[in-house]
Amino acid sequence: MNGIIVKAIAGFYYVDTGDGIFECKARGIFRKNGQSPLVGDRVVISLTDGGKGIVENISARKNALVRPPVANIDRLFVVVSTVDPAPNTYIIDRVIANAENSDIEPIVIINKCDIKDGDDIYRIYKNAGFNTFMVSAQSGEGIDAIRSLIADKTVAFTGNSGVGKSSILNMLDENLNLAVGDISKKLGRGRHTTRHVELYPVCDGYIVDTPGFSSFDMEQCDVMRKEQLQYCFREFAPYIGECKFTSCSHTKEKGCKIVDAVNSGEIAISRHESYVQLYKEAALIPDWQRDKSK
Ligand SMILES: Nc1nc2c(ncn2[C@@H]2O[C@H](COP(=O)(O)OP(=O)(O)OP(=O)(O)O)[C@@H](O)[C@H]2O)c(=O)[nH]1
Ligand SMILES: [Mg+2]
Ligand SMILES: [Zn+2]
Repeated sequence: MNGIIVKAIAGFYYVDTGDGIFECKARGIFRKNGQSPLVGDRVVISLTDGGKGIVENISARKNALVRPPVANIDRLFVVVSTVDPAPNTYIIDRVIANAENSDIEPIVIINKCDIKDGDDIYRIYKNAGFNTFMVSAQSGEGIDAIRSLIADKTVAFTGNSGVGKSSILNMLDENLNLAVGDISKKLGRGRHTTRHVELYPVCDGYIVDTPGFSSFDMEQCDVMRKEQLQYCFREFAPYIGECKFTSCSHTKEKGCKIVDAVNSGEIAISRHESYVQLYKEAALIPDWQRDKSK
């Protein structure tokens, strides 16, 4: 039977086959090969007596996140709020670049639009070519528009603590009943570190509630080469290869078409600033070290 691992606890894998959820153990061979099943894995299971199962085969992964440990994410909802906390474009752009590099479609959700309008931040991400939404988890405005983006997909939610991820998820499906605000804070870090990762069936797809940015990471995060970074800023695409120097870093060179586009307002200043910052950080990691960690 084919299925998807929706939960993993203490060596047991819970596999949704469409006909129910089966508690499974993994074949010993996986451990021998240093392979470990992840939540989100597409698997083949065989059933044993008593309605339990064994994971027989794991399909090749599209991608894998390190924190939270989950595979085959299709979309990443990058949630920001207009206030409390205010958006930090560098952190947003870093998360987006890593998502692009992992073949995950980033979607920008601007929350708390009932308190303050999100026009400025909306413009930046809409113009850069992202699906961008303004919502309020308080009034419910805009929430319906994001439902269809979850159907048939596995979607991770990420964003700074307090932006309203759990509030949005509760709006999408009241059965989730996730802790919000102060209650969530009181449960504290311990909850994030000890709790298991789970895919929840929501809006005909799966969602995974992801802890805040600080603990959110992707496998490729530290292994991206500086030369790779330009491809993770999608609005750069029309200019790549057009610069005066073929080895252009697009940070400050004369004759750089990307710098020109920033100066003429085609590319947002904040997006380019994030690129320059990430480029400097990537340049600090020597290639031999990067290759070792692959
Ligand atoms: N006014 C207003 N308040 C909101 C909105 N969305 C969330 N809040 C409030 O913002 C606070 C944080 O919301 P949460 O949903 O807990 O935020 P979170 O992103 O899940 O935070 P962590 O779980 O700590 O990562 C709560 O007090 C919510 O009531 C909104 O659209 N408008
Ligand atoms: Mg939360
Ligand atoms: Zn250039």
